[in-house]
Amino acid sequence: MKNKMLAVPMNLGANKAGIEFGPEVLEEYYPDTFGEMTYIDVEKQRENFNEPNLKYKNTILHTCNKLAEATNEAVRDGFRPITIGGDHSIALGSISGVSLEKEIGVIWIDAHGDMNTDESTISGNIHGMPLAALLGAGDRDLVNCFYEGAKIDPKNVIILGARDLDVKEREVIEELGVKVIHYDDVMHKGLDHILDEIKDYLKIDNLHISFDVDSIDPEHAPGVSTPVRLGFSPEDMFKTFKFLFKNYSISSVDIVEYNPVNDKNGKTMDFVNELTEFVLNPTV
Ligand code: DIR
Ligand code: MN
Ligand code: MN
Ligand code: MN
Repeated sequence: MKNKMLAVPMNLGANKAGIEFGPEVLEEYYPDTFGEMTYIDVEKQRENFNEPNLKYKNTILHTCNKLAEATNEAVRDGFRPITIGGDHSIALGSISGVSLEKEIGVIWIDAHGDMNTDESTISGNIHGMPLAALLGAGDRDLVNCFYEGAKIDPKNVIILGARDLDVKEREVIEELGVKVIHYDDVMHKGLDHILDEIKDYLKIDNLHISFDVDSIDPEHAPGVSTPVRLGFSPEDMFKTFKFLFKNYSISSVDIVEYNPVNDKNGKTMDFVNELTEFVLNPTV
């Protein structure tokens, strides 16, 4: 399948500086991989604050709608949209654009659940909310991004690798009935067992991969905004991606939350490049 690469240099959902430079740094160091990205327009005004529990909501929604238009057009033209972030709030846009065209499941690979609502959130940061909004929970404007209502069905969703869930976020997860495979489970059962479990659970053809770089152990990928100790090794993640491309029709991919400001010796950048190379040209 032909790929369509989109870049979204936005950090407002994380409310931390650095993530917005991700796409341009990747493009500078790895032009062969990232030279063909189409940049999505991000409004710069940070004063667009809105409510303290929904920081920068209007600006984020503006960006997500633009991105949704782009992923939607890509799918209609027969491309696989690959979205390079930017913070994870942009998955609200990328997934909404794809889900209008086809029914998709989502594997959310992340140290976090991103299942907060405007009521459960502690930080008020919207990058902790996109998955809940896509499932129809939380602020109406987020839920109605691009088109009205929920975009995906909880039975077609897995959160993989979680190791930092907020207490009230856990309640939202439970209420919606979303399956979580905690990083603890991966350590105890082993990755092969976990991949079998995913195959048994996700009975859907088209799958979107939403990959947050902080799912990787900060030893290997320190260049993120919200590191959490432990996490996947790069080898495990390549194995996981291989498994997903082999067993599902991958409709679309997000690679988000790479923060060059926090990187050490470019190791996060090198990993993101390698993973993107695999996604662009998967060998299974
Ligand atoms: C925390 C951290 N659960 C929040 N979330 C994320 O702000 O809601 N960090 N996504 O990367
Ligand atoms: Mn995330
Ligand atoms: Mn995360
Ligand atoms: Mn955190």
